[in-house]
Amino acid sequence: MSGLQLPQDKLIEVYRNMRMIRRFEERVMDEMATGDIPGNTHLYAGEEASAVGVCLHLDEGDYISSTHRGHGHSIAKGVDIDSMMAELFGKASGTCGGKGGSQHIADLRKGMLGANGIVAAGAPITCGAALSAKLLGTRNVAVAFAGDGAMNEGVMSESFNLAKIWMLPIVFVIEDNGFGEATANEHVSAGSFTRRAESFDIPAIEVDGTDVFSVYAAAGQAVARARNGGGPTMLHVHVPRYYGHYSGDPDNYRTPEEKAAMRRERDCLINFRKRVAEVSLLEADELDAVDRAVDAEIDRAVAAARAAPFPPLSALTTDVYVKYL
Ligand SMILES: Cc1ncc(C[n+]2csc(CCOP(=O)(O)OP(=O)(O)O)c2C)c(N)n1
Repeated sequence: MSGLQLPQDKLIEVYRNMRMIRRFEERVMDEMATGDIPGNTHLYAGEEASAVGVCLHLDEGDYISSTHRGHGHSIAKGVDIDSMMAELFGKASGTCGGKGGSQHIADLRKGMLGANGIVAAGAPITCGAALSAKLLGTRNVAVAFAGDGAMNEGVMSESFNLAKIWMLPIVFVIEDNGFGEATANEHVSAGSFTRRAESFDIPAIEVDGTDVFSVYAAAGQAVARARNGGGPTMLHVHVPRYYGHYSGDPDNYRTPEEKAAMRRERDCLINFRKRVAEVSLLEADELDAVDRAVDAEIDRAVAAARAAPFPPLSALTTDVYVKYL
């Protein structure tokens, strides 16, 4: 252990993954402005420590489901950034052959069951994945990421109920960025999220999602409980959302001062650098080198995505039905 509740050999990996997500999102915002990425995207910048701190406990055989804000979860679960970037540009080399776009990135080989444009829809899908792991005795775990807005969908309660009654190997990670689109959570959510989970006898932990060490520690308990047959856990993770709800959102319901303070005071990358410097675990030079390597990888991914062909017209009617055999 490094003294920060994270194994020393994982520190660089954690920082690299968080930086990769941040730069991916910043670059997507820039590329959206060129008009070459069709549709819109919901950016995860600010929330990186949640996906990374949780997914560090997962193996390739474990599952995650994501939301409409899915790039960070995909990267943290090991989905290739070249194919993600190509997917955003609608190219044939994308994770879904360029037919899905931002809100449908999925990679079953990596256990990434899919981003999902339907709020809260990942939770019951994840219960299904967890049930299959339990019935097959694989000891795999399934993680459902969802937002605070999703907590007010009925299907979240149905999923909590099934998860507990079937003692599923599942972790619900509620990423509370304080908003559902432009509506502040305090206007729409009654009571407490942790108490809602506890009313199903599901243990719940509240976590500061700008501190990857806290997320890692809480997720460690939750994943171990699931893997060892102890059933579900819910994590209520408090995160900032740096951009508007989606890439075209003017985000004028938050003041410039509020947004500047959020970026200054609630940045998981700045926090990480401060914490490792305090205990002299990593040199700033090492982290700067990671930043440069990540920038180069993102440059390459964008160049490759731009150069790749669109799917041919003949692909228009394929992938409509699943072939099970
Ligand atoms: C079932 C359903 N209802 C409404 C919407 C429209 N919608 C898209 S994102 C969103 C807000 C979701 O908020 P939250 O779950 O907190 O996630 P965040 O965007 O904050 O990450 C809404 C209402 C939808 N896509 N699906």
